[in-house]
Amino acid sequence: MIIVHHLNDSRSQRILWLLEELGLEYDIKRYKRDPDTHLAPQELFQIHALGKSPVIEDRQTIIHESGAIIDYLLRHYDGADLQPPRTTKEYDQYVQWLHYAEGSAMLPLLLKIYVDPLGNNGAPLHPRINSELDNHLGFIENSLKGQSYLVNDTFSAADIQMSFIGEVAKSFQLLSQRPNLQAWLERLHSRPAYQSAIARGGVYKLA
Ligand SMILES: N[C@@H](CCC(=O)N[C@@H](CS)C(=O)NCC(=O)O)C(=O)O
Repeated sequence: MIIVHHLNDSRSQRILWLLEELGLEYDIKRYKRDPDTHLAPQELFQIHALGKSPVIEDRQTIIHESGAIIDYLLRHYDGADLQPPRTTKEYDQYVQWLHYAEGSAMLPLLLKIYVDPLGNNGAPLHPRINSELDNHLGFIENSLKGQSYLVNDTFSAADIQMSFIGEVAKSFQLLSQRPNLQAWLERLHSRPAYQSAIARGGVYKLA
């Protein structure tokens, strides 16, 4: 049985969602963020040295890092419907989105998460953070122009991986001038598997 080490209000929500899309059985081991620091509890370090979520356990293997977990689940559990065929140019685009989410798009959002609480002390960093947010969110917004999903106008695991970017951006009210991103996120959130994952995962402030 697949076990998901799930931290509340975190990237592991998208792994629950993927498992629901795949119709797989899984168990959830829950971890609660510290209410003051928002950090994961120490128990998560016993599962993996980084102490981060998501982590999954399956067939005596521990896998961390959302993109790698998505790739693992699709390779091992008939994920053909959630990714383009491997030799197509659509697959190349799919892989780019899968890596882009954590490799590039999250960075300005994370900087905002850490620098905003500094108030005026963080002011020297604000122009660069804001211009990079415009750069990345503008890129995603333009990519969604005239299409419902990121790759070939077809729902894929790339949308699942990228959803967290949209959700964090929304939590900072960064989507009001970005109608394509907003509509895409609403489309994703209306999927039955997304709703089932919310029901299983518990309260998710970013939904
Ligand atoms: N790039 C990693 C990021 C993992 C990560 O930073 N997860 C956050 C939750 S969204 C976490 O565990 N934070 C708790 C902490 O740092 O203590 C992934 O996509 O899996």
